[in-house]
Amino acid sequence: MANSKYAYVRNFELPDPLLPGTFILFRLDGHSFHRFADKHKFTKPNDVRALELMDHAAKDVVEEYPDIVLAFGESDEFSFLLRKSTTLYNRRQSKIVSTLTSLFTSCYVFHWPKYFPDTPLQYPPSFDGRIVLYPTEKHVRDYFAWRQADTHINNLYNTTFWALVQQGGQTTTEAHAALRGTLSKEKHEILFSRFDINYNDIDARYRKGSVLFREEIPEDPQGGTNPSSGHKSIVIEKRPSKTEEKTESSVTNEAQGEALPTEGATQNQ
Ligand code: DGT
Ligand code: MG
Ligand code: MG
Ligand code: MG
Ligand code: MG
Repeated sequence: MANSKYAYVRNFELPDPLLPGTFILFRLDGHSFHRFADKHKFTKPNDVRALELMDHAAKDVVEEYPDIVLAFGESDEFSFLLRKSTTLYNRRQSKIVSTLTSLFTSCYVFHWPKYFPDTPLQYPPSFDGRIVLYPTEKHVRDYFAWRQADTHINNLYNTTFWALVQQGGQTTTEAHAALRGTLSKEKHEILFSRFDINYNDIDARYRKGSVLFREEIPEDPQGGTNPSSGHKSIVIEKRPSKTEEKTESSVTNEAQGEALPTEGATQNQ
């Protein structure tokens, strides 16, 4: 064979199988979206167009991969849970990460004009991707609780910060200083007493993120032809009931508790 003397290089490609019998959690995150958001004039603190575009790209990924059972999105990130027993791409890590990240990214670009009809893309966005394996359902639940607590912490901070700047006339430096070391309830109080904003009335999408899950469409009781009958569909819930309630405790712990971390919080400034 003409190529045989070169074929040995193939042996340098090492297998990268993911441990069987574990939950595969795949998360992607926009690369330098601080800059991307600025360049494309995302509204602060939240740009509903950008969030809906993320949801749309995630929905496409969920539709393409039936082994994804749940997805959660906030800001420039999305997490996807694959069933424990999945044999997708023989559980090859780099194949899964690269293919899903690539599909999400191309869907994001593909649907961009639908959400930003008056804002042409200034440059091609990219996303990083990673996989974490979790052995038990408790880990999976705590993972999603952790992401949702992050959504809440960041959104409360950003909402208060931008109220101080946009409505309170403060500079960003002043707003930073005003919020340094404040507790969650103090931010609620600033929003309510100074800006007449009841934080709990803010769109749940901003406070709690988006959840995508599959819902069984029941058989048509009339026996008529229901094209969706027997198929799974994907529902995007802005305000999911079950997952939200399960994760609520960690969110409220934070709301009652210590000073919110301002470092490490993703601030849309
Ligand atoms: P990275 O992920 O390390 O490459 O860097 P970034 O800049 O993507 O940082 P990250 O992922 O921690 O934070 C997300 C950034 O995305 C954040 O700085 C602000 C921006 N962003 C996300 N959603 C919105 C939005 O709805 N409105 C605005 N104005 N900015 C947003
Ligand atoms: Mg990012
Ligand atoms: Mg970052
Ligand atoms: Mg992020
Ligand atoms: Mg090929």
